Amino acid sequence: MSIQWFPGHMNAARKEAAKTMEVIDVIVEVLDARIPEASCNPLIEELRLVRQRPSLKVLNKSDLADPVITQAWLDFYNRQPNVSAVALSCSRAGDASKVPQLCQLLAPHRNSSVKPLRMLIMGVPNVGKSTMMNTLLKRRIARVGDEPAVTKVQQRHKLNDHMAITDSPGLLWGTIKNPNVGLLLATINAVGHTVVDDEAVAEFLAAILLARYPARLTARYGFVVEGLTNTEVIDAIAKKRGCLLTRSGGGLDRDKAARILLLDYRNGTLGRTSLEEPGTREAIPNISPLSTGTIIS
Ligand SMILES: Nc1nc2c(ncn2[C@@H]2O[C@H](COP(=O)(O)OP(=O)(O)OP(=O)(O)O)[C@@H](O)[C@H]2O)c(=O)[nH]1
Ligand SMILES: [Mg+2]
Repeated sequence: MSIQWFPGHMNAARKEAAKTMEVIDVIVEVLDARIPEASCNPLIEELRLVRQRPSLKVLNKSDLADPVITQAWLDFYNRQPNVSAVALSCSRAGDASKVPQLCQLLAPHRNSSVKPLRMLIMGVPNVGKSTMMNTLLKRRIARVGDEPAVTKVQQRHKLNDHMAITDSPGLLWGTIKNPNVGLLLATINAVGHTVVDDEAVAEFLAAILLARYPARLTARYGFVVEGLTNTEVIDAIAKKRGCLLTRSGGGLDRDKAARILLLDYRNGTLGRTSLEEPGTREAIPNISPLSTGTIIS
């Protein structure tokens, strides 16, 4: 099973990015620090390598990620050629201001009004690209929001007389074949709601939380997790929160419970968590996305 979400504006954005790539110096690739590799778009990497542009990988929303695992990711990316990596929370001005300085180190020859440093912000949807640009410009120029595909077209702005920055629409790639990658992207709300089943995504997340952060579930919802399966976690949340269907004889409203878990996860209420580590993608609890079966291919 695979996710496919490539609306028309993304196709246009891909072409626009390929063109802009010719006239910029550094790619600022914004990743979600909780899932750096799953949020690393192979399409962006391909465009970047064709033009041989250096990349600053920003592990954003690091306030929501496990700091020890984030450090492991930084070490992993900083070993790659022509790449530098930093963990930030771009909604904080002090953090965002590090981006131009780090880009300058990747293109030291671009440092004057004649040869300004030109940066292109790219990444999958909802990782905080426009937030970063607004914070850098100290103005709310681009619309932001906790949903995918808020930005639809590129926006270029001067930071000062020797630096310019371009925000771009969130980009996915044709078909996301690895089901775990699709589910991880859906967990951070990077995929359009029309192709995602919240219950399937919440069950996937529950499996990871049971394996890695079980105490967080107990602390938040007040039930004992020992012996529970990921499916039963959703039932337990529904019972604790009184999520009942008005039809069907008042059975559990699993969809509502799933949305409660996802919302709590996305806004950090469950604490700082990382859902993948370098080299351990295959170790993500294998709950067989085929059996949860509801992401449309
Ligand atoms: N916790 C946390 N939230 C952040 C951070 N940066 C951005 N956000 C939130 O993430 C959500 C998405 O931010 P945007 O800036 O719209 O993301 P984007 O990458 O431009 O999204 P698209 O334009 O849809 O591709 C918003 O709700 C932001 O407030 C951060 O560092 N930490
Ligand atoms: Mg945006």
